[in-house]
Amino acid sequence: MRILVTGGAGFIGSNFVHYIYRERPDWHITVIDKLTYAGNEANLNGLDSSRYAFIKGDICDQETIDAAVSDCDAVIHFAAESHNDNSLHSPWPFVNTNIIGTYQILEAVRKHSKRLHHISTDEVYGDLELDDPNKFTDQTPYNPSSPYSSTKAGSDMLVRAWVRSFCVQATISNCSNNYGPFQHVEKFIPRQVTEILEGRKPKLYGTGENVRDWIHTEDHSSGVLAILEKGKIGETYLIGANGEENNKTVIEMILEIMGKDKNGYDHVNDRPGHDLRYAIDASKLRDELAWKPKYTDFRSGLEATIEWYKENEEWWKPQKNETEEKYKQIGR
Ligand code: NAD
Ligand code: TDX
Repeated sequence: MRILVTGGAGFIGSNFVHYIYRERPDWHITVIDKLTYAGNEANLNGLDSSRYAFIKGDICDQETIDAAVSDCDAVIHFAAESHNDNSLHSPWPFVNTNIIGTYQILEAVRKHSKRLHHISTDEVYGDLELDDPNKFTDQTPYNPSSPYSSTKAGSDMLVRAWVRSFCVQATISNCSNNYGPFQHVEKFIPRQVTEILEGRKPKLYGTGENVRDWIHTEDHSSGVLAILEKGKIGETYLIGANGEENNKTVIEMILEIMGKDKNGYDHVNDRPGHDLRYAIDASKLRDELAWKPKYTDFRSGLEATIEWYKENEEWWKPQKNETEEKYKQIGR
């Protein structure tokens, strides 16, 4: 099996590559990544060139994508602009990469008759009330809020249309908020941990009552592998591990684990259009494909992640100042 992983130098993509490298020793992995500010080739250090190759390239570039796709058996499509705050200030890269890039991949897998798995997010479903007993399922209507989530919704719609109109052999997964090693410091958990390591206070948007459904990125990887190997073409699977926590609780937990006063954080301006709550019902993936998450205790997964950032300062330091400069400009 030869797989092409788009966006494999980013957070979830690189964790997926390491996971597959361990779990499927007879597979060959090619990563294609543009190495935007969010991509880092060093995330893929330690892989042997007999089983792994790297292409620096843009998924929006038709010729590059066509050649890379023609050379593999299956594409796992992670590449995206992924940060909501950036999408509110600079939406064009999101429209370009998330929609045009997905279009180019669909055209290439159609031309070369290759299997595609498209990685998406629970944010396409909009948000839930705090007391809503119903979680997101693959039947929940799309209702995205931000330029980021609307371009992901658009990319999902393209995949569905290419399956129906052109019989492209594709599946889709919509996962909840990931945490773990190699996550860019712009994102919630790494930002707070590295603020504390830098001697500053964590930053909570608004009241902090917003709920995210946390999943360790390795459990996302195992869900994607299950879908790739056992999923039904044309189906959408939601991936989540029952990890709902509100942001205030997570910040307090981080402070406590790092030996600080749990009230030692700053309130900053809220994100415009801030989604209130995400929650995933992953029973289809659990029941039909026998998937189950390994990291069921959020606190211990968080402790291990904090430890990773403590031990890998040389990895996150180069991103830190520029990221905080961006936040300063938008008042968050
Ligand atoms: P990330 O921002 O850490 O990584 C994205 C990667 O894509 C980077 O390596 C970047 O260089 C690459 N990339 C961006 N534009 C590209 C282009 N035009 N051509 C080639 N490569 C390009 O993102 P992430 O958090 O790892 O997210 C990966 C995927 O998972 C995305 O599709 C995202 O929507 C989805 N997702 C993320 C989460 C989450 O919690 N982070 C949850 C559910 C789904
Ligand atoms: O400093 C912060 N303070 C804060 O309170 C930051 C960066 C975020 N937040 C809040 C906003 C959200 O409610 O924390 C929550 C999580 O924020 P992000 O890490 O930016 O994630 P979110 O907007 O929920 O989107 C994430 O999950 C779904 C990923 O970034 C997306 O790529 C994925 O699709």
